[in-house]
Amino acid sequence: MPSAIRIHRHPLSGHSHRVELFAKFGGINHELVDVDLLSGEHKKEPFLSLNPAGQVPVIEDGDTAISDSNAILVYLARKYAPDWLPTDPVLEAEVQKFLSLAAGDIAHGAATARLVTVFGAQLDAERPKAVAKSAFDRLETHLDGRDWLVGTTPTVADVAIYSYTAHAPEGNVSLDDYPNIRGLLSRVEALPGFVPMQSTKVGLAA
Ligand SMILES: N[C@@H](CCC(=O)N[C@@H](CS)C(=O)NCC(=O)O)C(=O)O
Repeated sequence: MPSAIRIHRHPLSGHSHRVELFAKFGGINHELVDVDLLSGEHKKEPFLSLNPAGQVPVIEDGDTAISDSNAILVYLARKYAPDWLPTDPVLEAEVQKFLSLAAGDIAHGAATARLVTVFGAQLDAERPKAVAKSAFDRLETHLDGRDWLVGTTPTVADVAIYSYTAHAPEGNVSLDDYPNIRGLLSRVEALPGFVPMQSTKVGLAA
């Protein structure tokens, strides 16, 4: 039995949550290592040797350290749970498109709006809320007649999108107008091994 991968994370980080969630879905032996972002543990050694960018999540798999949540999902899927990452070129490109959405408009939209309410970030929340709405409008349309973002089974794309979308109301981004998105979130939550991210009673979730 290979030793557990170590997931360095913060419990309120959606980027970290998607990695933990995928480890659960993929049945990957893992342990969680909490990083104290408040005290700046992520900006000091030994953390910086794991990820010079000073951000969670990072995983250690034996001697290999991998940072960036989406890179981690791809690594874990290829190595341990290949059913979650199609090899058909068109489907794989589709998955990549949604990983880019997660790192782009979801990160700059719903995730950033939530930084204001959950962490007190001094930002104008209007711009990220508009980015979130635009991204969710496109996702809603894409999901018409589909159970999953890509193909007919769950992939890392669904996992990458899940955490910040499910917690968007904490950042005052409503999901009321998005039944297809809410359906996708429910299907993810019904998968064996699902584990929620810690919620915060702020914004529309208060
Ligand atoms: N592109 C990175 C973004 C990770 C990220 O933004 N992590 C946040 C927590 S959600 C963080 O560590 N922030 C602390 C900082 O940047 O100083 C990924 O996908 O993992």
